[in-house]
Amino acid sequence: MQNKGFFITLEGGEGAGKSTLLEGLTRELLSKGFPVVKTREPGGSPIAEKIRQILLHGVGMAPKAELLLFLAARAQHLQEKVVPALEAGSIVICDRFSDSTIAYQSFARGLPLEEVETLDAIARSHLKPQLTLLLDIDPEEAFKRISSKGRDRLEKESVAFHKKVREGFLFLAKRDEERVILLDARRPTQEVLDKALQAVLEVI
Ligand code: Z5A
Repeated sequence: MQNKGFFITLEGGEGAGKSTLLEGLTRELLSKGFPVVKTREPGGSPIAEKIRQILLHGVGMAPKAELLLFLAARAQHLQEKVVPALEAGSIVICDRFSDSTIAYQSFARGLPLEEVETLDAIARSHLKPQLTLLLDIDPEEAFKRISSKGRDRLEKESVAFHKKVREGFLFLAKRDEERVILLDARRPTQEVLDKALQAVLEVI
């Protein structure tokens, strides 16, 4: 799929600093005059946000149902928001995308990698981010940053689960090193933002 815009995704475990980076990058790029659309997954459009509520708070969800709901939300979000914004020439920055599906639903949940990748490619109509910024941090360290109150269904998974998520992200960073920039999420917020901005400005 050819677009005039530029598609950037932010990835990493819970509490790694994705939302903070999303805000910082958007602010910096807007101040430099770039058209930016910020969004997130699961969610980012009205129907996808409804699916998000089921995903984060549903009880007794089967792993395959979970996978298919993340992908349903993705297909909707892309059609309704991401693709039109890219066609209009915007830089779209999305908090989480397909790498999260591979890290959570395959590496951590245990669904077969090939099946997850095949279904994900269908959901995103083969659209790929041109740049992914992966915020890497040990989950135990990241958990200290966030309150244990109000944790959602996935956040309540064990530390072992979140360590497998991290392994999944690191596997993807190695496999797709042209696209994925690995950032040390333990560094101070401003330093992470400076490095991320530098990586973005080099490619847009
Ligand atoms: N999920 C999935 O399973 N499959 C999929 O395909 C997709 C998603 C797309 C969505 O949750 C859940 O869905 C997620 C994966 C799953 N579940 N989990 N776990 P989400 O995206 O809404 O939630 P999250 O990704 O877990 O976000 P978060 O907890 O809000 O983390 P964050 O956005 O990465 O962090 P933050 O809010 O920017 O920062 C957390 C705190 O750390 C905050 O107080 C900051 O001020 C502080 N912070 C940020 N950066 C720093 C630095 N550099 N140093 C120190 N402190 C910092």
